[in-house]
Amino acid sequence: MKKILITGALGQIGSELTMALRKQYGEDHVIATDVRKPENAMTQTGVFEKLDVTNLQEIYEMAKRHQVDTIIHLAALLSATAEKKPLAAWDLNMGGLVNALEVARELNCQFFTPSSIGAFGPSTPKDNTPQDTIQRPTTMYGINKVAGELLCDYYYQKFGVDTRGVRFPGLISYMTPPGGGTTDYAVDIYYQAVEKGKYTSYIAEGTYMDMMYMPDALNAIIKLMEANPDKLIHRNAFNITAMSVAPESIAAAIKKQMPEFKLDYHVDPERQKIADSWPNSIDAQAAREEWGFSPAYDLDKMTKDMLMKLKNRES
Ligand code: AKB
Repeated sequence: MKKILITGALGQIGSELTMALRKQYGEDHVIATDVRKPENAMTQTGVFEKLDVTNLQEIYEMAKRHQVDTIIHLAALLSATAEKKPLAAWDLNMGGLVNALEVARELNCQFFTPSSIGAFGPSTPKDNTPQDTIQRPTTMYGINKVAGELLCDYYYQKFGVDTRGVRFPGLISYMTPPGGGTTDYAVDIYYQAVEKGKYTSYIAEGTYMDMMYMPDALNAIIKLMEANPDKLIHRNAFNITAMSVAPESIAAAIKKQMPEFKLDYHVDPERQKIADSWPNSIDAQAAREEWGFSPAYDLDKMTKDMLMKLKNRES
């Protein structure tokens, strides 16, 4: 049975992944860590530790004390925040990653860290973006992600660390809101639909990006980490996606459930610029072939579930 250390456990992926992994492997088998303390009950049922990933010794001691054999490294700044604070992003996104990889090497741990559609740039083919293609991102976040993919490959090839990763699209969830991402509009739109019946999008009409519902993202992590290593050709990192949508596509799906819903636009040039540099849609064939990736939620199914869950929370 795995014993897992998660960094960034209070973030959008971490909060839900901690619960999913505890369900799968048992409460005592998942050590949730973050640089801040939890405010909600989520982590109070299992072990939670404060951990600063920019401190190599701290991660090492934590991993050794809990005798973990797997590290899931999520602590990072997202794209829009990283553009505002590029040096802080470099320090956390690269410094944290190399520290976590070093600990995985020292303690012989399996290792997962997410890459992103942000690892692509304006010169990447925009539609059905292949697994192996041009990666010349123009954001600090994207640069961190490409360097991170290469670093994870390096630790696998040079030191034999069992590194694995996916390129996540925008992730949509009703539990923990994201912070500082470019794709966050696709989460906000559902919250605002339920609260106000309308949404003003900071991303322009006609801007397509890949998205995925959180349950599919969690399953993907678990499935990839359990996959037979002999079948993995790509490792770091697999394109995965469940849908390619623009703001008006999500609005149309919401309108099927709430005909009175209204969408308008007030475009944020900074986040729009980031979105314009990313693919419209990526090709997930390698993930399907090498470890059986198969998302369960399309736009309509996700929209129904999101609205239902958010409405239930309101009442
Ligand atoms: C972001 O928008 O920064 C993230 C991502 C796609 O990596 N959601």
